Amino acid sequence: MSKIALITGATSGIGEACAHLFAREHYNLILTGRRGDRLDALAKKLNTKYNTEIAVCAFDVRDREQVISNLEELPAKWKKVNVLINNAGLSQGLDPIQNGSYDDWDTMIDTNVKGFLYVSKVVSNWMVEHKTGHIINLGSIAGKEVYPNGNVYCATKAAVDALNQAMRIDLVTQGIRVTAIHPGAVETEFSEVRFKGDKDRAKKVYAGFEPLVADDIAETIWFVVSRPPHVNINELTIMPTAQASATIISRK
Ligand code: NDP
Ligand code: 8X3
Repeated sequence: MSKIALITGATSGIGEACAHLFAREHYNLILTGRRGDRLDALAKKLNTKYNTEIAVCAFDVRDREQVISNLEELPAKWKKVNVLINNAGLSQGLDPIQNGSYDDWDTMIDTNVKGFLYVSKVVSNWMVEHKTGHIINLGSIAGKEVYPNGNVYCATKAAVDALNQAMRIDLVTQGIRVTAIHPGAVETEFSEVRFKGDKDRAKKVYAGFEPLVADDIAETIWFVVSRPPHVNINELTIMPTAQASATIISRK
């Protein structure tokens, strides 16, 4: 029987790249995100290409009731999740703390921390029941280093870093592996979302150097997941070669 991966935020970027890679590796997939049309199109494409079975679950991770009901209503066979890729997340704005937007702060905290926790609780319970599983948490270099105006986004990713450690401690007796991936600059829709659709500003983030692409992260996640069952990679930081820290990037 095929293994199952549940990927949050599969409608674009890193989550979508993971969906392609895990389908290629014969996993059945539970794909989540808010944009149901994108999830349906992706599911169709992957099913045609790889004959993968796919369950589409469109919900907003910020809505606790939606998270719980959408996941708990899945048929029992889908609850034997082998890999959870806790990837849904975003940044909103890049302002000094005194000018920050309350709404942006709420969105980041509700998505990156609270939504992350809602999904983690439901799925880790399933994993405990089956005494197996691997949770991959998408942190960021932003959770390791605070950079100017990154304040609240950095704080949410520091929370992911802490929760990644906490999950490993709490789940160690259950045979569940827990890994954080902390990327530097990856060119996805991330900056367009941060700058609320300002494509020119988003493009400048990746100008003059070769950023990572979503497939680089998906391949790294696959490496981590495909280690033998007794091996857990606790965390992994991955940057473009041209990036030395959150703020030091060598641009041509
Ligand atoms: P994208 O913007 O391309 O993808 C983000 C995904 O998160 C989308 O699928 C989006 O789906 C989903 N998402 C956002 N908000 C919600 C929500 N409220 N409910 C459900 N799903 C949501 O960005 P990336 O692929 O780059 O980001 C993926 C993860 O990687 C994030 O956690 C990000 O913080 C992290 N990261 C990104 C880096 C980068 O440089 N790009 C570097 C380090 C970490 P939808 O909008 O359809 O709901
Ligand atoms: C995304 C990377 O450096 O833009 O988490 O915050 S950064």
